Amino acid sequence: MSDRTAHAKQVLAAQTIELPSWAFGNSGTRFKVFAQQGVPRDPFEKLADAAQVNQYTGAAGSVALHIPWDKVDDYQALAAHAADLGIRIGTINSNTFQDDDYMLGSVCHPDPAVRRKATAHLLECVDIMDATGSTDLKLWFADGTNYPGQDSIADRQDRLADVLAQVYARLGDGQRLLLEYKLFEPSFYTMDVPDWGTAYAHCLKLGPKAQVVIDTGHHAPGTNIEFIVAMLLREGKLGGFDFNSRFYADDDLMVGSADPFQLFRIMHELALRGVVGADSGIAYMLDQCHNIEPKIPGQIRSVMNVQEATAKALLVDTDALAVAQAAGDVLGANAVLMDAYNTDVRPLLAELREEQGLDADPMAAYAASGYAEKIKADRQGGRAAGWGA
Ligand SMILES: [Mn+2]
Repeated sequence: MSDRTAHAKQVLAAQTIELPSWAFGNSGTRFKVFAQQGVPRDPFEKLADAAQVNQYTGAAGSVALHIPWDKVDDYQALAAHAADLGIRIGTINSNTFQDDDYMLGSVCHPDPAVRRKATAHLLECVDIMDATGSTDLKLWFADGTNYPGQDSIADRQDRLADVLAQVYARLGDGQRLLLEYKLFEPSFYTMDVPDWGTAYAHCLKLGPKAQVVIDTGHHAPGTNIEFIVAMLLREGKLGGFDFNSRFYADDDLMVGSADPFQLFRIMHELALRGVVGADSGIAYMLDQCHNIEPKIPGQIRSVMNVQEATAKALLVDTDALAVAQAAGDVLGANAVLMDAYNTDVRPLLAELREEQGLDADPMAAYAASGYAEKIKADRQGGRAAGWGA
């Protein structure tokens, strides 16, 4: 085995991809939510399903919560439940977009009372982080406007900065604020955090505990996301990823399904800087919806897709790449990258799983486990989890 392969296996063995709790509940589009059988009815059952993904991949040891969808009376009990399942609670995701009060925005709303309500929610999320031991608060704001003249673009930025400063001041030692941006939707004229530049500017002003989150589906078509990755890494402001795939807009399809080459290019920038490992300080998370496919296998497949892209990125012959780049060898440099991309890394990952005591084929092992049939039979009655639940 080459040194490069051995190193790749070592990094892959420690790689962690966080799962979103909401991926296990029912989801859909604004046209229809197709209910699936056996879907979790509460956050405890969501964690149980997430633990299945970890059991078969060995690479998904934490679960992101979404508040209020995952509200419980006792967060320490929820954290203990996660620990019993061999996983832990990760990022806390806030929600300031589902109350009637938020029609014109939340933290950027023209009415100070609505801004206070939204701020209180964000501070409550930090309280929950204290209870669960979470280190990251993920902020995504649906705020924006639909029509020119509807509100002052600049004033809304001032309101946003004011609330962010209050939340930042509440963060404890070892806690971070991760600010996510999105080009459009649900607002169609302006979003208040539409791009990485806006998120970066706010995070820079806030301080070292504020960093930017890249949701791969939140850009204009054709955006060079790996360039954004390289820039934010260079500035020490890349806090995490929401991984998913898109063909058109914010499709939230399985990561690596629409454009595996793009995922490879992103992972290459990260591998170059040595930050794909578990202690990188970058929160690697999935943010997906499984509208028509079964949810647990959908998450297993997604984790495998990230592992495959990561493995290819780690196999890039960086020495040969540097030589070709320095020599101005355009085709040679490109060939080095493509050689790694075109490597079939599935045998390497299968071997790694067997070394870890896992089944070489996580999809088949889960299918054979009978868990899907068991939850369909067991989870009768109650209300299936989904958006808003
Ligand atoms: Mn996201």
